[in-house]
Parts: sequence; C-alpha cells; structure tokens
Amino acid sequence: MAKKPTAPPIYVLNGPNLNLLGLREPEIYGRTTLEEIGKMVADRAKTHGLSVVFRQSNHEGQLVDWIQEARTKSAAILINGGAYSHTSLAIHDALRAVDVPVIEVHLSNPQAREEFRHHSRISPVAKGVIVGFGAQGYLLAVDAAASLVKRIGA
Ligand code: CA2
Repeated sequence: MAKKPTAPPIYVLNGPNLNLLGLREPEIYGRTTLEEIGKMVADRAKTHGLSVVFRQSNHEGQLVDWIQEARTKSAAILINGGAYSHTSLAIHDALRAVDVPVIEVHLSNPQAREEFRHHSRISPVAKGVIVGFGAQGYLLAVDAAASLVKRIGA
C-alpha cells in the first residue's frame, strides 16, 4: 500500500527578546522559557502527525528570510513577531507573499496593554490571531494550524 506523504513542517517564528522568556517579567510573559515552549510545541504537533521548525531571532531581516524560506518549505507559519509585530512593514510584506496559513500568536494580550501595542502589522495578513493565553497560546495555534493543514491536504 502506498505510504501517505508527510506534510511539511509548521514553522514557528519568534521575534526580538523572546529569548528572554522565563528570565524576566514573568508577571507579563509567564515563567516558561522559549526552549520549553519549543518542546511543548513539538510534542503537540506530533500528536497531529506534524513536525515543527522552531526559531527565534532579534533581527528583522533574519525573520524575513525565514518567512521567505517558509513560503516553499512549510505547511503553515505561526509567528510571534514580538515588538516587530507593531512596526515591521518588511515582515508584513513577507507574510503577504505567503500562500500557507499564517497564525499570529502573542503571550500577552497587546490590546490590554500600552496603546503602542494595539496595532499589529501581522494581523491583517494572518488567518487568525491567538493572544493572552501565555505559552498555552502556542499550543492552541498548533491545533488551529493542524486543522487548517488537514483541511487543505484532505
Ligand atoms: O505578548 C507577546 O507575545 C509580545 O509579542 C511580546 C513582545 C511585545 O513587544 C509584544 O507587544 C507582545 C515582547 C517580547 C519580550 O519578551 C520579554 C520576555 C522576558 C523579558 C523581557 C522581554
């Protein structure tokens, strides 16, 4: 019997300062480190028969390069753009050029914070947005991505 082809990985891209998770400001971002989130996300994806490429960068151009890579190599993109979510036209444009589903994730709820966090340049090019649930939000995003990928692949 022919083997079912494996889906390409979900790319999980993390923006500036998220490497500091768990080390500072736990009252806003929780105590889970980015490394722990990476493991949780990989485990959750596995339950859906999917794999994950999990990355973080403090550099806007690096994130743009990874989004371009994900255009052809991923089944979906989950992105926490950190502060670039509110400012980056380059990330907005890179995501616009992507055909796979894009899900925006934030640990905190930016709408409940300072006004400069209220606008996202990622939301208009995302299929959906998950905010305010801490590390759990990444798992909700994996579930959402898996159902989109299965629907597309079905
Ligand atoms: O809530 C989120 O996930 C954010 O993307 C986090 C960004 C912030 O600029 C966005 O408005 C919302 C900041 C990430 C910085 O993470 C830190 C973690 C620990 C200590 C310091 C910063």
